[in-house]
Amino acid sequence: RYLLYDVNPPEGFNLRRDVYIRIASLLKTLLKTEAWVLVLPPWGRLYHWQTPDIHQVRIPWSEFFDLPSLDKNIPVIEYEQFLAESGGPFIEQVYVLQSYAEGWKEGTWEEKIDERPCIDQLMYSKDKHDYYRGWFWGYEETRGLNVSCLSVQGSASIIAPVLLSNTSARSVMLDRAENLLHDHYGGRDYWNTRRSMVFAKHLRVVGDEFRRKYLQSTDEADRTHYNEDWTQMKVKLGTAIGGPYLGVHLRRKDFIWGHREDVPSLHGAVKKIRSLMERHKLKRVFIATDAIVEETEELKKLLPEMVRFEPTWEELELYKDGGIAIIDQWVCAHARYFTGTSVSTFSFRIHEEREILGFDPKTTYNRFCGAKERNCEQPTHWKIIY
Ligand SMILES: Nc1nc2c(ncn2[C@@H]2O[C@H](COP(=O)(O)OP(=O)(O)O)[C@@H](O)[C@H]2O)c(=O)[nH]1
Ligand SMILES: *[C@@H]1O[C@H](CO)[C@@H](O)[C@H](O)[C@H]1NC(C)=O
Ligand SMILES: *[C@@H]1O[C@H](CO)[C@@H](O)[C@H](O)[C@H]1NC(C)=O
Ligand SMILES: [Mg+2]
Repeated sequence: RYLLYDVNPPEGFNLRRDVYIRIASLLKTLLKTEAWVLVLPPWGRLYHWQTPDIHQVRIPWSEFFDLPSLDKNIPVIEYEQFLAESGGPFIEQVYVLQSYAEGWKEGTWEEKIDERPCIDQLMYSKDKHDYYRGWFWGYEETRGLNVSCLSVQGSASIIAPVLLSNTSARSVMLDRAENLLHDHYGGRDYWNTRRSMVFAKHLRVVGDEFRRKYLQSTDEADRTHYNEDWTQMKVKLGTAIGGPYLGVHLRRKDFIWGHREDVPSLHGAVKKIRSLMERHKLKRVFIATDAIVEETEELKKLLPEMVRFEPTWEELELYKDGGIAIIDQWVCAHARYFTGTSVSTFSFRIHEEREILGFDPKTTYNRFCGAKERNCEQPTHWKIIY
């Protein structure tokens, strides 16, 4: 049977990567009873992918991730393969996940799931043949045969009994899948799935070449030995030393107004960067940022030695905004010392990548303080479990 899912449209790439981990956990639960395969939701129409004139919709996962690696964790197929083998662009059952209209009373958390009337306006509408039409990742010809709403409060596997017993549909889509929580956040399954999310090789190659050329960083010298087979990669924390540069993720744009408190000013960021370079005796700094041109110009003035990955037009067209962001993350993940932006899932994914590569957590879990912050706590630590 086929499991499909989608996420609330405004959510960004790196929160979606987290939702994948929750769904993979659900799939593992289903597999204990029946043969299921996860259909990877094509990427597209993400708010942050703003480069004009490139086609950024219906993007298969293989453009960003290594499919054989994902497949070593759970069975996955691309949407196009689903179309080819399932007999057409039809999804038999769509469940739109939502919370409970009545909310939940404090102190009485319980896991539950119930079929309920849809709370929000349904993002699907019936066509003249009584099929449901909707976004479906930009595949206009896809139709749903039945759409209903499920109120859910709980971790991903809470929906397994519903999929196994309440419906016999061969293809089931969970829309608004971010409403499901992690089964075991930070546990063994979490990390296995996370580790299976290996970036596509062509992006890693570009990042590695950039490291070598501009940052004097190679896996041998940095002791970041990468095994193409993640199941064989068992490095000890603290063994990786990383390239001779400071890695920085400086989240701007919507964060400047969305999280005012913990976003630094450009001057504040540069001051922090300089002090970190001095403390760790690093002459180079790599900056990943989504800042607008005016801000990057100002940054360059304040920090002329900074290094950025600035794609050519051809590279942008080839790798797209999503691929460029991955290259930025990859380079940050290999730095001797990293500092990110508070509450950014983009930074969180870099933290995890560094954990997988074997960096000492002290070099990883650092963030900028907001302009007015006094007590600037470090982000919580992860613990990798094999
Ligand atoms: N290339 C690049 N893109 C970035 C950077 N920071 C943010 N972005 C873009 O902005 C999006 C931020 O959304 P999201 O992934 O949800 O992370 P979050 O909003 O920071 O938690 C990313 O997916 C990228 O498309 C960066 O340093 N480099
Ligand atoms: C699933 O079926 C059981 C047994 O018939 C029923 O009690 C339950 O309410 C159903 N759950 C959903 C979410 O439809
Ligand atoms: C649609 O799905 C709901 C929930 O599973 C079910 O109660 C209903 O009977 C289905 N309708 C049709 C026409 O299959
Ligand atoms: Mg976001």
